[in-house]
Amino acid sequence: MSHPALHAPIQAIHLSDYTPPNWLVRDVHLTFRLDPTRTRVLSRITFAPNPDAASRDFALDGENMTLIQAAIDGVDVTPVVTGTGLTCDVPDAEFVWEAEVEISPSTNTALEGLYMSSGMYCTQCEAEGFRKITYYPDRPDVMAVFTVRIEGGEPVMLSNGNPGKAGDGFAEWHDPWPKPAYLFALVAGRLVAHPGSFTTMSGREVALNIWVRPGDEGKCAFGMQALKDSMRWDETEYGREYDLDLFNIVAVDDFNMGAMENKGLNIFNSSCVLASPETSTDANFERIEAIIAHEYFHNWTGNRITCRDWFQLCLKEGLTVFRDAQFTADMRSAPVKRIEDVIALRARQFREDNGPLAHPVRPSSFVEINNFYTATVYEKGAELIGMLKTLVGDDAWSKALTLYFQRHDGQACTIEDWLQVFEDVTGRDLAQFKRWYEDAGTPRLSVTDEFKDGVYTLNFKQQTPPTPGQESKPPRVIPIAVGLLGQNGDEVVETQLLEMNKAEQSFEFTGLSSHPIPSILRGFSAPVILERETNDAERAFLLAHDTDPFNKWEAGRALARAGLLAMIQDGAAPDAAYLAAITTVAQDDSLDPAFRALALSLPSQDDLAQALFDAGDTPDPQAIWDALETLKDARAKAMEGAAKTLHKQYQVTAAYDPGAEQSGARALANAALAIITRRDGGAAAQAQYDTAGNMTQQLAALGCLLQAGKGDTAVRAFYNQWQTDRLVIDKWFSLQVAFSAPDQAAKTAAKLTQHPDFTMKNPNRFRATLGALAGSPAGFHHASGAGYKLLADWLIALDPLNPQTTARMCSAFETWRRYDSARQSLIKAQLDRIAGQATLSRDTAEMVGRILQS
Ligand code: B3K
Ligand code: ZN
Repeated sequence: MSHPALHAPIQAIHLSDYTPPNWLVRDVHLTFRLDPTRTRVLSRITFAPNPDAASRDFALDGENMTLIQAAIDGVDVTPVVTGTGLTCDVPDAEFVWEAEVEISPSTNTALEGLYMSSGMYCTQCEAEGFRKITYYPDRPDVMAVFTVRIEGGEPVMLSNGNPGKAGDGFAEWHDPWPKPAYLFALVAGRLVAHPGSFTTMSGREVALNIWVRPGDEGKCAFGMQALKDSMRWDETEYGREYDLDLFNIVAVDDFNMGAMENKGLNIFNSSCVLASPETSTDANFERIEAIIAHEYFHNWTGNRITCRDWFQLCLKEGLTVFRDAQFTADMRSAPVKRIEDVIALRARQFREDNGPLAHPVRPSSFVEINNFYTATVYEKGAELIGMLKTLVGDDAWSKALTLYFQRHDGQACTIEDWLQVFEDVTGRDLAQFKRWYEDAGTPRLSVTDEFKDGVYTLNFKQQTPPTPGQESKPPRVIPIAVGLLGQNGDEVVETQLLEMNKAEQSFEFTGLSSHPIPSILRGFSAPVILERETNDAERAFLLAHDTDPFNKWEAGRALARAGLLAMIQDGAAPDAAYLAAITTVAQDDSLDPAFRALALSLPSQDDLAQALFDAGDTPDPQAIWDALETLKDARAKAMEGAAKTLHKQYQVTAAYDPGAEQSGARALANAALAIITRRDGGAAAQAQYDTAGNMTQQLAALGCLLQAGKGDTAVRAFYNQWQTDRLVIDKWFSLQVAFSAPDQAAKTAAKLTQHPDFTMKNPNRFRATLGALAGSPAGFHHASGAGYKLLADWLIALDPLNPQTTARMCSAFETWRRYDSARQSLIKAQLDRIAGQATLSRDTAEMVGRILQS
């Protein structure tokens, strides 16, 4: 078997090979003469020898550009230029480098470096995009002060920092804070601002703007408020004050990910900042608030303190995700946020950790760093921060954070630096904790219990399965939060933290009068898979009585899951215990409606597939789908009356507000509508569709109608109503695929790729269509193989244009080893076909190579 592309030299970079930069940068002056196909970038950079470096060899990174001219200390030089950079003889002491290069933003479809989106110039530099703008030491441990001049006469021309002179066709910017090149940004075009202002804790006025295309002004108010809330929160919770006179956010339509924390000039995917009640769902609002917070919080955790090298990515990402989760928990409901995060962690990170793409939170090697902006680095990275906080306690946590900001401000740091701060504050040895950063894989935590003479004992065992390149792993420290309930439902032991640090360990609780019911891993205190022989009665008991909201939810989820597995494995009927328990919870008005909506959500198809695989079975995607359908039908029958009552009871009549309270009510009402639809054939959904006053109601109703097979009219009406709003039309694309029957999903997606509004150049639209297919397991894995082929066709088509988005979507295939041999060979044929393309990006080659190697 030959894979030409895989045989091409794709060189891995290793953490162990890190050496400090030979040259440091004192300051950078950039001039941009903007032109769609011939932008000139002039650089004047002062380099100084790094006393910590062993060599004075001089090399700069640079790709996809033409060098027009270069000079050192004013004298022209002729560097040796390759496809990835240049080398040059340089003096033995500080010198000034000047260069002029030409680049073509309008043909830059990779959306990395300087590119154009809807006629607007914009940049994306993280991780290694700056090297597509000019020759530079493009590595995060080279930090410098940037001064930028933009020429080109665009109505608005922005860069990082504070504004300087501006005049006829030019604008100047100066960023006083030393930064790595990945935080550089430039935006220019016809933009309008939604302005705001913020007074910092020391009384400084900061001007705020959200810049959008004309026409989108009405969708900025929510984002502006979220920004102000984030700024205030970081002051009160972490003592972090903003450090420039200006903070700009720009919305762009074509963007490979969610948003980017460039210093003082955050650039956002328009889907992650623009919001209005008519066009955005409650979930969109919550996500926008979280992403605005996340990018803002990077100003300290990422920008003021950055990463020494890209292996340390979790240093900024894990911590910043943790901080944005805290913020959301404070702004909304903490338990609901925790449950949502664990659902997402299991869906994305556990899946990654159990397949061929598993890697440590701090990887030790990579080929293309863009392939490591993963759920493991971000979400598991945040879980590690949460565990650390739990282990050291809140007091030590805040002392350590204060020390971290004080000790490392202005530096490019490592995970060792981060952990050292905690060791210094607590005197605790964190060597074992560090394994969480170094070893991939989700630990399995199994537990048995016994009760004798008033002593209750929990016996734990931990084991982490092998992952690519890591066969065996020593035990880790696992914080296990446990509470005990009495037989009457009262809590007899409040939450205690057990610290497990051995492969096997027992913990005793004394003074108990009877065998308690344990509530283990409260709040999901560690990212592990808990294995415990238990039964329906105990799960129903915890669902009814647990005081820990996470474990209460978890008990309901476990009950549903066990019932579904029995249906799939043994042909059992829907579990009566689950149906009774969930009906009670749904109607319990003492519980938060948002919590009840989450309790009504069922385990995902992917989650069940992994559970079956773990149990030694070969998951059949169609059988999983059928079981879920059967259970949903049974549940609709069991709680038809309750659902009707809930749907009425939780209609919001007040003016729309995207906050936790109203959105929780709408979530419960819409969960009820989905249940009703299984009984009334879509009548209630049609009524809701016809009268919907906001997108949350409208989209939920449309989903129900599609589910009932009655969506045709509404699908047409929805398109006609929203055809000029790209973000809403993305929803229109994805919903039709997501609600297709398994044998129709690939057909629906294929048909939509032929729609005049489909374009693969826009990552949002591509993901809305093909990503929706990849996210519908029964459809994607349909035995015909049509889903695999369609996705592969489009990945092959997209790769030459946009490697990053292509590579990311290859992960749709990461679970292939779970399935039967027929599906495996269908998938392998598609992976081989992708790998066999004559030219394949390094990004996609690495992803496909790793998936195939499993
Ligand atoms: N730091 C950026 C992600 C950059 C991705 C580069 N492929 C967004 C964030 O995490 O805030
Ligand atoms: Zn981030």
